[in-house]
Amino acid sequence: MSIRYLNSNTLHFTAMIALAVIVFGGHAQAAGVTVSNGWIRKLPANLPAAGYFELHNGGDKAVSLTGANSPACGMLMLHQSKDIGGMEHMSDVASVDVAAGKTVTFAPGGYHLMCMHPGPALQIGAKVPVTLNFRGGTKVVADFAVRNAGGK
Ligand SMILES: [Cu+2]
Repeated sequence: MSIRYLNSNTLHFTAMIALAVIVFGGHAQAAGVTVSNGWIRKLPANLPAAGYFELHNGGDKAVSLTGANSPACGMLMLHQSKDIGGMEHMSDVASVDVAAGKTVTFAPGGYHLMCMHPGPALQIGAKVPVTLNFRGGTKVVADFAVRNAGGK
């Protein structure tokens, strides 16, 4: 489990990474990894907000997503929802592997990002940058659209 607290160093670091990676229209790419259709479901009362996206590995080696962070979320974690006896439970995930040429979909009922402490930037209709961290040090920054509880 990896926990990152937002501080001024993290913000500065995130800003530098954002400059270093090309981000276009919510579709970001680095080292053969493509992030698309990223969005975050904002709930009322600043409840933890789940983030969804598709992660495609266009490279010829497996990659492993080990964490994420965003200036819009005090803490952003990797979670997985599972149906246990008809109840949805979520648990922390240390990493998510994507084989070469494969796509892993982060979607309701399965893998998702969890924005534990939504910050003021998480406004419906806004786009917020999310940095995905991969084993080996690769980082990919993608814009995630903030949508309402109905996914609109
Ligand atoms: Cu969760």
